[in-house]
Amino acid sequence: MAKSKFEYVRDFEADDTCLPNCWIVVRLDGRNFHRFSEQHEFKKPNDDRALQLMTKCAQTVMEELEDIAIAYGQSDEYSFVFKKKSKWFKRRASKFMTHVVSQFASSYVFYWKDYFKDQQLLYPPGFDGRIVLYPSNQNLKDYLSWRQADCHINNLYNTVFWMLVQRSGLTPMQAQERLQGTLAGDKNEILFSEFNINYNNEPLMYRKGTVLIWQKINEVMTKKIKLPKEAEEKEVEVTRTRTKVVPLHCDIIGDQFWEEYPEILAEDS
Ligand code: DGT
Ligand code: MG
Ligand code: MG
Ligand code: MG
Ligand code: MG
Repeated sequence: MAKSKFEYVRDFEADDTCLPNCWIVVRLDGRNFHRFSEQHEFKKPNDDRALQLMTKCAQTVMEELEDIAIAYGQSDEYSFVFKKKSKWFKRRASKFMTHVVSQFASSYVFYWKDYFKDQQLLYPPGFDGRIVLYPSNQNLKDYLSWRQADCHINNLYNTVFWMLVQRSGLTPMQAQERLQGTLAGDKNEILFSEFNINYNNEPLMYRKGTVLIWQKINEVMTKKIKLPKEAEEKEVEVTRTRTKVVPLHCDIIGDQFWEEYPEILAEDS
């Protein structure tokens, strides 16, 4: 069929193929969640409903889209790691990024009521996205370590900050001044001596964020089958192996996690 005279406009499309053999990371982040969390009365510093909704959306993204090996989330952000060998959409960056972000955003609205119950969604939330390629396993592990270290630093700060405000009655400005220049050890000490809180006993989800990985699950179910030599149907138990997305709240900075789940970084990934 002859091409129309308009077809040349296709040539204006830029090529955005991701370099082969690299991990493709898509990170999304809530748009102006400072305001969104205030308007929807998120609990400070951590709101379980909000964090669990984020994780539900990320699980949906992993299940609906192809080739995601691992995801990591904290606060209003989630990172999705596509396998090095993925050929999904010919590795076009715009496809990866837009599919991740739109699937996540629609899931956030779709599942909102399951987590926030009577708390109405007041306006449509948005998320931004970016894409980064990491050529080595070490680079990828360092990327994820960076996000988890960020989670730790922010959560420690926020935990002390809101204790000073909510329990000691400091104004946000006074709390900020009090914490200016303090190191991690100082913040731990304030928590312990002034509020009797051992930071290490705070919930793992707050301190470590959430890691999503694929795990094999054995499902036992009963099935009715008809054996050729028998007249009646018989119920038998069958075990089916399924892979499921499971959330973990563990350290991913050290080697232990990667030794425990070597398949995540396996060469054929
Ligand atoms: P952005 O990302 O540049 O559009 O602006 P924001 O406001 O989303 O800034 P960002 O992403 O650096 O910080 C995340 C905001 O979300 C921060 O103001 C705290 C809020 N947030 C996230 N998770 C929670 C939570 O569990 N509880 C509360 N109270 N706030 C949260
Ligand atoms: Mg920001
Ligand atoms: Mg944000
Ligand atoms: Mg953020
Ligand atoms: Mg189409």
